[in-house]
Amino acid sequence: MFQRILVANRGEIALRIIRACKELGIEVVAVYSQADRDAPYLALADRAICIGKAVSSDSYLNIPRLIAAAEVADVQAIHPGYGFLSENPRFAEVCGDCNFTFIGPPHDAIRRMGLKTEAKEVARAADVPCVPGSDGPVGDDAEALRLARSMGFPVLIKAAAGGGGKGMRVCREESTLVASLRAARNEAEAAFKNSSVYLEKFIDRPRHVEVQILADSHGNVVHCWDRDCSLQRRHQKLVEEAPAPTLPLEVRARLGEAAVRLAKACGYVNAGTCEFLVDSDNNFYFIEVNARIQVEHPVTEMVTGIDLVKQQIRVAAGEKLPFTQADIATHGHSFECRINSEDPDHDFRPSPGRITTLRVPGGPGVRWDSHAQVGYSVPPNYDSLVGKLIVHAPNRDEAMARMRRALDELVIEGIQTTIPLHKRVFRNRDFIDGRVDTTWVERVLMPSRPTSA
Ligand code: MV4
Repeated sequence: MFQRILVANRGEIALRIIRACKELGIEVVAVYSQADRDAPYLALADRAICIGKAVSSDSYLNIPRLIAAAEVADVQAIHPGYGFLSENPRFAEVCGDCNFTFIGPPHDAIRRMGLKTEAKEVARAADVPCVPGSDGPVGDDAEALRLARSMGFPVLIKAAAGGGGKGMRVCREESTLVASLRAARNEAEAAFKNSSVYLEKFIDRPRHVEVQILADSHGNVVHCWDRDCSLQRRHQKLVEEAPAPTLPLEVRARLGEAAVRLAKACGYVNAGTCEFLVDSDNNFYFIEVNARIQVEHPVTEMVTGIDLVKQQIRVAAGEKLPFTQADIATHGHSFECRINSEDPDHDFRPSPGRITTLRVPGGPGVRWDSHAQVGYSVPPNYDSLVGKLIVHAPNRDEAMARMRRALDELVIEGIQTTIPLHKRVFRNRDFIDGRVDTTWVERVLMPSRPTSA
């Protein structure tokens, strides 16, 4: 096992990784930017190293500075968390070249899964259902038109190097296809320096269901069942739950098996997520792989009892998974609310600033993953997640009641937060009945109305 690990991230996930290291008896080195110099979690690390200015390109995205910190601190491994460099194949490769174990998948698996057309190709070869579309990047306009006609409109144009909703464009009719393709290629080139795009049939009001996988370096791959992350706004998730509600166990089992086949087919090691769209008839279609630990991993931890961050560290150190698929069951139900410093009444604009009051909920089945403290200032430089409120209960109804209770106990003053929005969600009839999809927040909960100033 490693003696010392460097955490190449900040905020709640840095704290989450520090906690896992402490429980494993591993020394932990934190890094921070000048904007995070007063972050309370730094005191919990064995050592904290400043890596540069607030701007991410000078700190959390700066590979030479992170490697220099790892050298100075003499660590054996680097945990990238989520976001920042976590899915950068170059960073994973440089870590290896400098003799640091990257706590994540092999760089070639990250690279391959980062190209969505390649990921789909691997999936199809592994008998994982995919959305019908151009198998691979689409060629010229004539080929695109032929394909779109045969699929039927509307179609979705997606950037091959995209993901997470970036570089997507709906095309509703034949007459606009050529113009849409050109615009999509230009956007993709500007955003990803890769103009390659592909076509998919547009799935109407899908649910977003993802499967957590864990793989060791000895060829063992298991899934830790599913999460529903359909509650999103502009591709930012608001609420996640495990297991996915309203999906029959038989469908959930097939989803898990499909995710394991895909992970095996791409040589995956460590924790990862296979994302699927699920239509109203419970047909599922693979869309992409997230080659990292995810923000919403706690709901899976609550229902399976598996500490995913500890498992990431153990498999990175070469250990075998300590369980087989038959050992992994889900118990009860879990929800997570992402608490962001944003103002839901003003188009979710960021609301950085100093937290003057923080009262954290407790009691049975409540977990609060947060780096925030009273007196802590949420910096304006990074994503605005200030904490994750997670509950677990024997069934979905009790978990919802527990979340309502925990949200009522949670008080944060000094900044605007998404707490009021979550209180509405957990009292909404559609949500309570599981009748939501990825368009529901914008269609039903927050239909855009003209804002006054
Ligand atoms: C789709 C889709 C409908 N049809 N693909 C958006 C994020 C990216 N991971 C895939 N996304 C979508 N792909 C087809 N063929 C609808 C979405 C989509 C979506 C997916 C997951 C979660 C939220 C979403 C919000 C809007 C659209």
